[in-house]
Amino acid sequence: MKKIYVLFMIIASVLLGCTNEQNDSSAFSLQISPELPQAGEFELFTVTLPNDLEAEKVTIYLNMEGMDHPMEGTMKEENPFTYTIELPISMAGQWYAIVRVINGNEVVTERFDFEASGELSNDHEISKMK
Ligand SMILES: [Cu+2]
Repeated sequence: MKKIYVLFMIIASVLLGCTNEQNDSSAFSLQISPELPQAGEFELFTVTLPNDLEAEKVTIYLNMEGMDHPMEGTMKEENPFTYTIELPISMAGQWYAIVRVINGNEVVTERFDFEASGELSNDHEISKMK
């Protein structure tokens, strides 16, 4: 039973990987500060929307390639085109962010890949939980 579940998760993540392909014409942008996030720190994520993209809500989901320790949240509206959130980075390595801009029934989704530096660790504990 567990094997089937794992297989399903692998297939699901492959399918998700296909539908979230990054393209050159992103509908919006994501900045991370600092540019090279550090494991064990809360880092600032900022989404900037173009003038023609309205949002009721902007959500962000983080996870690592080939791992399963997701982090997610609803971003704070600084102004109608700027949304921010501070999220902890639990580990160094390859990460991805899925950002959803939700406006009624319309959802615009973008995937952004980024790297975090710091010591590689197998424990995903955050030393500085807020
Ligand atoms: Cu990890």
